[in-house]
Amino acid sequence: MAFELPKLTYAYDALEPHIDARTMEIHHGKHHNGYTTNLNNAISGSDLDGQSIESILESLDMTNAAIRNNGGGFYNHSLFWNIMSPNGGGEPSGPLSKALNNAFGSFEEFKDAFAKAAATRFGSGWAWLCVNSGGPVEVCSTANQDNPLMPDVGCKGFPILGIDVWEHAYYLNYQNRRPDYIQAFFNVVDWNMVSKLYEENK
Ligand code: MN3
Repeated sequence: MAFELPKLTYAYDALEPHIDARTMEIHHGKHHNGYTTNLNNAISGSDLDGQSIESILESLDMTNAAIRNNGGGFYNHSLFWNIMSPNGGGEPSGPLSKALNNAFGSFEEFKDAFAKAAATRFGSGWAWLCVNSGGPVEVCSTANQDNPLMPDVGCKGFPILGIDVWEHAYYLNYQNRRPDYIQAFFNVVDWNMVSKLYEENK
């Protein structure tokens, strides 16, 4: 039972001007598609075939580079498309808002912490907002296609928001200006979806 490249619920140009159509087209149609194909090739015929992606990542042998890189890439991008929306931006309300205030003091201070984690991730990787059992949230970052579901990546909890800071995610529009891309990302975050993930995984 192979993994499938998830369809976007919006058009490639729907996140403009914050994320441009050409970047979205290559990122989803080429990069994410490649991770998906390579993941399927890596698990084909093994006892991982048929397991959920979460289960595969949580019990991952981190020395298995093919599954670490492509399983991570498949999962991370699936989350990434899901937590963005052309109707995004603003800030969350309800329990997630309370959790952010508890952890960071305010929504603005959360944004600063998340942006800093994303900006200071050297090379390629991701920054995350994760929820831990019972509801507390934290910000962290991981290298390459690692994510907080994997063992011993220095980042715990269930990821409910992630930003891709690989250059392929922003270079066409922002070149070396990663901080500008990070600020623009906040304009497309779908806080309704992030709140839903918070409620489902706390
Ligand atoms: Mn990417």
